[in-house]
Amino acid sequence: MRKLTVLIALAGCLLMASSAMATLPSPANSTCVFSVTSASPCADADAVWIHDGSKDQLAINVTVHNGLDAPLAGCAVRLDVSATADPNASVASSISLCGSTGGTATFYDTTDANGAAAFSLTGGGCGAVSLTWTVTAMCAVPEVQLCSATQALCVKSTDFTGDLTINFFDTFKYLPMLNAASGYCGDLNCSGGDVSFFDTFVYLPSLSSAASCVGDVLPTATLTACP
Ligand SMILES: [Ca+2]
Ligand SMILES: [Ca+2]
Repeated sequence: MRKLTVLIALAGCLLMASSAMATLPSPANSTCVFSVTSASPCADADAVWIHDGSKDQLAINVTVHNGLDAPLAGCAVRLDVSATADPNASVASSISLCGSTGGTATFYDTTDANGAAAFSLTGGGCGAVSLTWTVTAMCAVPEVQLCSATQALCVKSTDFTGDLTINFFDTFKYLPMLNAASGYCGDLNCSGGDVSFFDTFVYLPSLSSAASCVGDVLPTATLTACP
């Protein structure tokens, strides 16, 4: 009888463990992949970012799996971002991140049937950015941190002033570079530093659409300079 009780208790434990393995997100089996969804591959910058996402976006694609390495659907996932920036001195401007306040931002998504969730970041301004991000699965108590990383990035934008809106103030930053026919930040089509009407063709749609987003200027820090 005692043996039977022990066996039943053991079976119960195993059942609970396997049910936990099925419902709990597993960091070891989950992945977070950082990439730049690039509409403008640039040799001298990681992204030409525009607030409306019409050019490049920083993407973090998450796949949440459980302890049995099966996709976990319907899991709420949070992306926490903190960032600092070192604006390119040639345009004497700021760098901003859409959705941020005081250098931090939080985004939410929920995994689909394949356990996939996705985030995309964009902003404005030209120069170096240090981006630290953490992905946390909220569908467990306590919640489970899945991944964390820090990226060093070089960005450019049609928002030369980095105030997250595109207007004549940006034109005032752009025109001297167009007149000089050179400038890292003004070289929006990444043609090796020269600024010409090809770059104006990249700039004008942003200006005419007055692309903008809600966000904040990133705190400045001394970062590895972008070319
Ligand atoms: Ca601007
Ligand atoms: Ca160019």
